[in-house]
Amino acid sequence: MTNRGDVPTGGATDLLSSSVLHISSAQAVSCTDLRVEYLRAPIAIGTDTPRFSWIVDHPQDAYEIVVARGAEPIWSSGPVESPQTSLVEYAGAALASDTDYTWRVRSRADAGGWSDWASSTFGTGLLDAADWSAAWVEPDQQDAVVERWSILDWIRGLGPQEPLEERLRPPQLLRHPFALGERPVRARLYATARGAYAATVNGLPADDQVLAPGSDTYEHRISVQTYDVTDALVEGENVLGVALADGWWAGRLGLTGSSAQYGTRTSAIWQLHVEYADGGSEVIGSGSGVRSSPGPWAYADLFVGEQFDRRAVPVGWDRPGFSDEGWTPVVEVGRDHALLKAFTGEPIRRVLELPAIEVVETPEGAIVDFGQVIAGRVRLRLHDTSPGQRIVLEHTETLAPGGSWFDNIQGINKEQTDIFVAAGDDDEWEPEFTFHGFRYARVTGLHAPLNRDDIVAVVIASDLEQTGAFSASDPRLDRLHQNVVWSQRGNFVSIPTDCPQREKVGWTGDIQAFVGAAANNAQVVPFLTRWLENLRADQLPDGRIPIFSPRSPFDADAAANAQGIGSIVAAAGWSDAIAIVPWTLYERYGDRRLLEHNYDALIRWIQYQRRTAASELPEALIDTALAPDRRARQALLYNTGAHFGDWLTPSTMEGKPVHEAIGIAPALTSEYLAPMFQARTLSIAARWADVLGRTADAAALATAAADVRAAFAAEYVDADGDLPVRLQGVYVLALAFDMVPTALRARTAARLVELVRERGNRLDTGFLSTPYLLDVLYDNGHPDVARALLWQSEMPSWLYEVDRGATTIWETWDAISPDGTIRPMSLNHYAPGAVDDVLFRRLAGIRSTSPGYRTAVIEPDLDSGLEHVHAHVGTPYGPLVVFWKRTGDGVEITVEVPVGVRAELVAAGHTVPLPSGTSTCTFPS
Ligand code: RAM
Repeated sequence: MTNRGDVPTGGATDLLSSSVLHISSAQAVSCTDLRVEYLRAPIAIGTDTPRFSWIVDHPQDAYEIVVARGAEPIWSSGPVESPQTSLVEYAGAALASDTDYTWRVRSRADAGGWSDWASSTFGTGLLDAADWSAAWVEPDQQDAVVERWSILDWIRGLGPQEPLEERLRPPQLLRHPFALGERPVRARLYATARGAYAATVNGLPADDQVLAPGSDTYEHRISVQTYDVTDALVEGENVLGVALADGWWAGRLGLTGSSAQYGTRTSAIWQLHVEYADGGSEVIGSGSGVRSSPGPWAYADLFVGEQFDRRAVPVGWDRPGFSDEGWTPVVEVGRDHALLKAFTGEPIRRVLELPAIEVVETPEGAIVDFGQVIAGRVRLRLHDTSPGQRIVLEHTETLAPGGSWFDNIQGINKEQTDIFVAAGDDDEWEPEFTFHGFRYARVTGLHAPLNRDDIVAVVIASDLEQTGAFSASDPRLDRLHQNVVWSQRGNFVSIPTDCPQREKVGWTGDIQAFVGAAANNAQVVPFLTRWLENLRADQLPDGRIPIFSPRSPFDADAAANAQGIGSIVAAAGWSDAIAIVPWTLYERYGDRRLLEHNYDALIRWIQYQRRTAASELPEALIDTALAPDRRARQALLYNTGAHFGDWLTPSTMEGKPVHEAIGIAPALTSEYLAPMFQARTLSIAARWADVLGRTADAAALATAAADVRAAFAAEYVDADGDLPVRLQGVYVLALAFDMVPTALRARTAARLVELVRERGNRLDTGFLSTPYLLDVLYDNGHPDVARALLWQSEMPSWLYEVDRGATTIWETWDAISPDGTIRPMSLNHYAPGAVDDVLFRRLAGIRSTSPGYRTAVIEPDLDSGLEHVHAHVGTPYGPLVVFWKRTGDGVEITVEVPVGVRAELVAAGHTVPLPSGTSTCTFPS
């Protein structure tokens, strides 16, 4: 074995050369990549205690930060003896709203002097409701049609009663003219809507985001966007334009596709804050001076799609000089500012464009293949249109053999269809207020065959920074990883959703399964922090964490009036997102604030579980004479109520229609999985309390966790280590969450192996257990079985999907069966893609062993059957890169460790401490 230290040498390191850190004491030390709240130079953070991060190229022993407003320093940390480079909290005088700041940082190398100062900027949003004075304004409109369906309606296939045109309504244009005495030197537009909106200033888009304000639990909070519009304003007359559609507020959403879930009327609010060269300032807010008119859309709905008529565009409506005399004055509908929250994080943008890879002309229209399942829409270039020509775009994730179109989308409102009505001449069009889950588009209504260059798929997503990558010698694994990345992208759209083509809902169970994988691929903290704020706002007064967030008043009603699965409000595994999501983020990013902010919600969820455990018995035990010790044990276990259990467990779905099959795994597994997640959450909470210095809580939570485990083992684990249900998932979670007494673990694990073998080395795990399946096998002495499952290519398995040409992760393994049958399941559901985390942690072997990768272990599975693996993750200190490959006579492992991470390599029976920089180790085989 050789350890070649910092010197990048030939071969393996060539691949790394672009990101190699060169360290030498002669070189001046520096700070780079300055961030505030994870973002580079954000213009409007939503907190008055921002945190600062930077990257160093030298081991730091002290830092110094100065924050200034203009030329005036408002906070200086002074030299602080600390290696901390990430999330250093501002501790100066209160920051003002709507203000730009500069900040600079320097860092002292422990072996030398100070770096140069590095500087950056940040701005604050409107931090306080009192910063608002504008009125909410409502354009003239018909009320949105309220169409509400239950899950039963959905199962029975009940749908809308009226034709589309009568059910949907047009977005409105709002026009706000105002005059400015001079050109401002700084201007910020703060805007939001109860609906989805697009803002323009003097005809120019306020910025490049789409579908603002995004999805929020609008009953409790509404995100406010901030736009730097300084350059768009002029002296004299200016016009602010807002196009306002139903969006998440009044449009169709969720499994049932019910409409108007938050309200039946859209409204918007904005304030333009301008500053002049002489220091004067002005605030121009929405109010009675605004006029509205229906726009060029017949309708626009997130689910259904939109219909746009080019002829109906009031040309110049959002620029000065347009006559809005026929337009209707808006109605002011109050000045309620309490729910307005500065949006922090990455907005939804058009993140990529995909060309058509194939266009096939058929009698039914031109069918376009973009080669990739995405969330987004199509942009179409048109030549020589005739006035009134209708071009119809239908979207689907898969082509059914019989040519039917929406086969994999179950539910109501599954049109996914956009219609463009032309005005004549050449044109170009992309919908504004909708997005679809699709790979294929069918275009009808063209006068000539579709030219492949005239159509692109526009991918929309919350524009997160991609921080990780994985590739390996087997292209199928690469594809699997890419499929996960695509499913993450397609479902990280304002909130973490389950699927873009059917529900667009922030299911808690899905993201708790996926958060680890998500954190490898992208910088997810601002995005998930915002979602957690929604989740906390949606927590019920009794402590229940809902199964999805945002949760609308309609959702609450629907659950209250349903039975069975439709009545579930909180559920084992799903509600535990309040523990698992912040904790996983803490492990990966070391962000303690996430723990502080979510602690109370976590404890309230735990208390709810405890109360329920104490007051309810599983049905089979009610009215039975229970010995006092059993009664006492049962009183500790959260094992009653309706849950989703190990949702969509393959063997429970086989050969049955979906709506019948989905109830089976919940019925079989909930009683056991619920107390397992209860114990898991308690253990997380105990460690969490410890981090926060709440020692008494930590001890009590650890005791509660142990008590639940002991009660569980006594009630449900027999003397052979067996559990009441012979399903892989139950065994997986029992092992993963330490529910089995140590002495029996090996037997339980052996039984799990038996269950896997019985299924021919194919997995039979549902949403809750799949993320743990391979880890449990690795950790309990069965890496060979883990590998067999990973390399399996028969259904159900990850590579089955890959072999079938999947470009995203499917909701169920049999969404398309070997004979080509398409089930009504989503083809873009990240939850089963949680395995991606295993690719990083086991195959590349990168693991954070203390919060935020302060320490890390690199322990690749060199016996995985691969020839090479190349991966990196983003750490708070920079990328951590691993490249290993088999050589003729052994294996060569190159690791690039950013300064600030203490890493060790564990391979071939050796443990090697790794210095910062690039090291290559070789081991004989
Ligand atoms: C489905 C969703 C989601 C899952 C729930 C229980 O409808 O798509 O993935 O969490 O049900």
